[in-house]
Formats: sequence, C-alpha cells, structure tokens
Amino acid sequence: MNVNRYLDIAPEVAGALAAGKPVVALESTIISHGMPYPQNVETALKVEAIVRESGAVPATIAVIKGRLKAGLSAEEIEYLGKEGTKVNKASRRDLAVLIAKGADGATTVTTTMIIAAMAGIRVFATGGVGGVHRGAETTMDVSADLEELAHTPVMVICAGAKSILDLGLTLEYLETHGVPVIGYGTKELPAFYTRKSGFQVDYRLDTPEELAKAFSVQLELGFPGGMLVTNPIPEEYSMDPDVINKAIDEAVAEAKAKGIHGKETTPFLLAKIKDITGGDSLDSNIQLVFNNARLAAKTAAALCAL
Ligand code: PSU
Ligand code: MN
Repeated sequence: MNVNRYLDIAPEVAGALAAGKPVVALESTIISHGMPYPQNVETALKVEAIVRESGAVPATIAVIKGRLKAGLSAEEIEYLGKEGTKVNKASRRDLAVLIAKGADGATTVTTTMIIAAMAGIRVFATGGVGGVHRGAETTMDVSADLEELAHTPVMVICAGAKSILDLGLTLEYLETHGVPVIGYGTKELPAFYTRKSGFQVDYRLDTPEELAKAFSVQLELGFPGGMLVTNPIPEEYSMDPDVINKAIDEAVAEAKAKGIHGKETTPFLLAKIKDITGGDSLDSNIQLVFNNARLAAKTAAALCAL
C-alpha cells in the first residue's frame, strides 16, 4: 500500500495501519546526531520495545539509500547509529536532493512528520523539538520543526523544549502559526531536562484519551497542522536546574564564539551539554524519550479506539 513512489512502509507497519491498529512514528536524527554510539542504538531499540509493550507498533523513520522509510530493521538502526553524524541531517529542504542522489538521511522532527503523514501515521514520539534559538532576533535561526507543526497533521509528543532555545519566543511562534501546545498533566511548559520552565502552555490535558479526542477533533475540522504535546520528564530523572542551565549557557556561549550555525547548531549544543554534565544529561535524555514513547503508544491506541 505505497501511497508515494519514494516511500517504503515496513510490512508490520503497513499491516497495523491497514487493520486500524496503533502505530507510533519515531525519528532518526536523535539516533545519528542527538546521542553518541552505542547509547543511540540501544536507546532506539529500547524505545521500539517500549512502544510495543505499551500496545502500538513502532515505525522508526529515516531515508536510506534514497528511499523514505516508515519502519526500520534493527540492522538499519544499527547502521544509522554507527554512521552517526556522517549521515545527512535531513530537514524538509534536503529530502528531494537526498532521494535524487540515493543518499541516506537522518530525519528531524520535520521530516519524520512529513513521512509519517505520507504513511498515514498520526502520532510521533521524540525527545525535544527544535524551536526559536536564543539570539534569533539577529540570527533568524528558527527551526523548520515549527513550520512543519503548522502544516502537517501529526501529533508530536516531546518533553518540552531545551533552554538552548528561547522558550518564550518559541511559544509565540507556535501561537502565531496556530499550533496547539498541550501540557500533559501540567499547565507549565516542561524544559526537557527539568519539569519547569516558568512558561505556561495553552491547555492541560490529563489522559491519553483526552489527547486523542482533542487531536481527532482537530483532524475532523480539517485543520492542516499538528499538535504539540509536552510531557514532563519523570521527577526521578529530572536534573538540577542550576546545573543544567549553567551547562546550557556555557554551550551556547561556545557555539557563538566558534561561529557554529545552520543545521550544526543543535547537534553541537547537544554534544557539548553532554560533555559538560559528564553524561548526566544523556541519562535524563534517554529516560524522557522512554516516557514519551509510552504516552505516544497509549495515545495512538486511544485514537484508534475512537
Ligand atoms: N532537540 C533535542 N534533541 C534532538 C533534536 C532537537 O533535544 O535530537 C533534533 C531533532 O531531530 C529536531 C532537530 O527535529 O534536532 C532540530 O534541528 P534544528 O534546530 O536544526 O532545526
Ligand atoms: Mn536552525
């Protein structure tokens, strides 16, 4: 059931979609550019297992040899993890060229949403989304993820946004573009490593069923965009705000001093923060992805039950 000649839907994913069973999309930039090897591969495989245990079929998304893939084999995940940053970080503007060249691409939130929507997958779990960067008033660095949320009908479940971004401006941008920002069990935007940011989200919803209902209404209204669900990191894995914010400030200052820009900025900051915190940030990062995968599977199941 290929809806696009460049798209390969893995048989298990295609079977689940055809039977009206829940499927959760997962991204691959987090594998190739977001975490070091081998934790990236271990995490990606564990996230798939968690999606299964929670009642849905995982579809990790990537571009492999010029094919858009919805659903990867364990070997393909291992390959993307080992190649790491040698794999192109693929945003919307990269897709056509990568396909034409027969190249590989690690999909960001943007391209994972695009390919999920093509395949008919409605729920996507990740760690953090891109946003408006600090200093964007001069650099104009606004992640394409925000545009995609405005245009593509996929629910993205994340742990909020890291303060490598300007959280206030990110929320303003999403408001302008009509993207609902939901707090799962909270009215406060979680800040990825920590449960609090000092910023308020639009709505608080408390169950997977409530999330599913809201998103299904949005789909029925025919609105083109997605929905951003922000799920706070579990208390036991959240970091000390002073420690993490100091690490982030240091990383942002170093990126600026080194003139890092464009698609390199986010991976540079993530790697730096991990180094500065001696790996603690990576442990938190892994746990919050697991937590989001669980919620996404339950929400996808609730959506199928409507
Ligand atoms: N934020 C994270 N971890 C990540 C990313 C963002 O905390 O792995 C990745 C995601 O794939 C996201 C992308 O879509 O970085 C955004 O990149 P940019 O800021 O260049 O748009
Ligand atoms: Mn950018």
